[in-house]
Amino acid sequence: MPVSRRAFLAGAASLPLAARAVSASDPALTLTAAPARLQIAPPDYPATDVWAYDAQVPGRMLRYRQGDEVQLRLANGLDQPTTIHWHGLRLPNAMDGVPGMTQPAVAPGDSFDYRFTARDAGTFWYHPHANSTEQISRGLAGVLVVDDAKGPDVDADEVIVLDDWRMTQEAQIHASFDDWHDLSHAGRLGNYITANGLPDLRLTAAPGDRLRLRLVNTATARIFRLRLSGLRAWIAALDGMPLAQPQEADEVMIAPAQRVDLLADVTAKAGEEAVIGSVERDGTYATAVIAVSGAGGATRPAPAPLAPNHMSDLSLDTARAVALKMEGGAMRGLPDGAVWEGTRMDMRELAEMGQFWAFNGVAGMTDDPLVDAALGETVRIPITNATAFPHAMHLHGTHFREVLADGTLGPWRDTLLVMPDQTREIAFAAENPGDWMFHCHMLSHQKSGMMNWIRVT
Ligand SMILES: [Cu+2]
Repeated sequence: MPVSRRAFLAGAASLPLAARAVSASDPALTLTAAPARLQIAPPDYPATDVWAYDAQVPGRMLRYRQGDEVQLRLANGLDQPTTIHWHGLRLPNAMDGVPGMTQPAVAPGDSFDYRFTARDAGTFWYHPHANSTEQISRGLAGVLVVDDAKGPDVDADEVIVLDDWRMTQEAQIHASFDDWHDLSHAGRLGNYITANGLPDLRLTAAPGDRLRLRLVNTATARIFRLRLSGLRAWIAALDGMPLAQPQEADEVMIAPAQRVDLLADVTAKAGEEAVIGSVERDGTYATAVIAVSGAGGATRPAPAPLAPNHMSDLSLDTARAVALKMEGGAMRGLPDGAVWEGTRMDMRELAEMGQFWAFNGVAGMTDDPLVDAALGETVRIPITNATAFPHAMHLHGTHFREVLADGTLGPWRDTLLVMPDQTREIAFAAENPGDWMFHCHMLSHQKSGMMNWIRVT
């Protein structure tokens, strides 16, 4: 496989070894969201002014054991309100971090205490849910891993956070957060890709090692297509939830906000490299390189499934179905008479309000939820993408399963990529009371119309 080292604007330079993520089970930790200046670009470029959790990009790595009580104080050192959403965690509604819905936004200088039980083991992440396009694009995102008591037998467990930055020639974050082209097309795509905040993440392994690779996409718009070389890999979990049977894969698609846990055996020999490459229009670029050295281990049998989290059965036969139709964006446009904040508008008026997309004919939030579900009910939502762009739909508060064409159920997920002209149906058990966001995680799309909510009472 031809793999090029990523060049940043001009030539790339060699980089130091990646810093090991700090593990923290501190019972009462403060996470401070504040400006910081970090070397994100290669060393021959200036440091970048970012917004970061505890002056780290990605933010401080949080690691708990399943069943742990998580207690975290968010301190806001930004000059604008923020919150933390704990993406993919099943937690009480008041801890979900959606300003104006589950909590007031945290004002500059203020703090908010989050407390919940780490119920599910898996790979999760955290990020602001206020002014999200700007705050996440500037660097506010971190990973939260919950370990189960008996993890898989692996030689290493690595978190690989993929991100996509829109940088200026001076390696500063481009202040284009409301660009109409981004809002109405594929979102705010960047020009510089990092893994764990580095242009060229370097790891080491021995031949035959079995690695758990926790891939996390924190980009606000980019869908990564990853090609693996020097590895025999199985997808073991999606969005934190183990698959019933690991699936062998040499390519992995990961949409914004999604996670993919791989169990990967190093097949590269000593002196060679295993590579996680990002497939792009003009070639495949290395995002993470694993230098292989030392004595080889024996070939192993395919991995066993990870220990499942406890999920409720879905009662599809008695489920209520509520359809969601996505419309709008460039090339297709919004239907006539789309509504924004209770008022019918034409497309030009909506565009002037920065609204380019609609769910069921409404741009932005509605007074009434898309679904008002009774506790214990199973809900089905067929999602039809009538736009010309892919959308990564994220449901807060619970995972869902896709209802496949043959009536069987797909894996548990919290974010589903729906391609243009596809209809894909999800089903979930309404078992977590509260008001929960259901929105596109291409954050430019969320901001310009693609959000709704679900009530469980
Ligand atoms: Cu979208």
